Amino acid sequence: MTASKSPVIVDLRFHPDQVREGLRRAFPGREVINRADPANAGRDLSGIHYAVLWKPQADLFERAKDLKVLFSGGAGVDHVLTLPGLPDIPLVRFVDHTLTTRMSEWVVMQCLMHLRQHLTYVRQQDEKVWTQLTQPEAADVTVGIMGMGVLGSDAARKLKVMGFNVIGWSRSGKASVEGVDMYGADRLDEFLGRTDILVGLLPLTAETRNIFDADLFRKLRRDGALGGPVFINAGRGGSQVEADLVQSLTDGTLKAASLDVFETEPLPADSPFWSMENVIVTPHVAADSDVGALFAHVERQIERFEAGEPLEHVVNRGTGY
Ligand code: NDP
Ligand code: OXD
Repeated sequence: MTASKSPVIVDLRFHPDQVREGLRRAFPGREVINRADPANAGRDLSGIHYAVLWKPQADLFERAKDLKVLFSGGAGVDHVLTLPGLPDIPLVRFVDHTLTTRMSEWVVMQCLMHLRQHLTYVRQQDEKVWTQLTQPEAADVTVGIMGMGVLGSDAARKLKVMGFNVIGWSRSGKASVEGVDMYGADRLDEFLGRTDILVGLLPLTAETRNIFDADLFRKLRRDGALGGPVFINAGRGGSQVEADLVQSLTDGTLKAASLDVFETEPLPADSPFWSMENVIVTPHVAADSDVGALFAHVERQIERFEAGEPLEHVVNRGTGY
């Protein structure tokens, strides 16, 4: 460690083996304090300027009093913004093509599974039934994406390549994806009325908490080619009202759903979602952070910061994303 290079605190409560492995190559010339390592339990954290965190140990901010920049281990920052004692310093979120690509793969896969009636064919296979269903085309289906930021915009582009009609909704109503009609916050009902497959890629904020409720599901297009609207959520579980979702999936307001995120994670064993025939559950894996890519992104941002250049992907504390 040289005097001019502040160490980095790594306080990531995920993939401990990948973190250890990633740290063998990361942050050359800089000391790293991995808080998952018991040898670092009593370490003095004063004088350290940087921390990379995801659900960190409760005493991080009490002990690391000289932090200058925080780096979220994921793209979402709701878990950081609610931490007790969070210092008023820049918070950088994780933006990287590895994460973006993974999310688009998951979204496109889910849209295709619903388009191609995969849940029905899996059930037919279980029952050894050979029945060929009428097959709509992607061009007959409109996917509406709520949250047209880094992830929503990339998913929109890739869904277009697959032939879907794609529309987007965001706070500003601005995004630059060719061929995608955009709707601002005040045009939600119009957007929902065109949507056959609703994709949630919103951050969790005070405004987006509980936004996906029965009232919203009732406004989705009902006479589309899929025979009923489908809901796909990979944003945050806090945006969906799960009692309404179960009811809507039971009474036919929604035909089906794909859920990667939940109000409570891990999803409790008694959640009805586990056994609903029209629901696909994945365990918050739509776009896992690649640990090597995360550390490379943090290194780049620290270099910029130390060179006096502006940090990228800084969270706006006012809007919460
Ligand atoms: P961005 O910040 O790039 O985009 C957020 C989008 O949401 C923007 O289009 C923004 O609108 C819109 N938005 C925010 N608040 C509102 C609101 N109140 N009303 C309408 N639109 C709103 O985020 P990312 O695309 O990078 O990530 C989105 C979320 O995906 C993350 O916050 C995280 O929760 C989730 N995520 C989930 C993962 C998983 O594995 N399941 C992995 C990674 C992320 P505008 O464009 O006008 O600012
Ligand atoms: C993220 C996530 O925010 O994994 O990156 O959910």
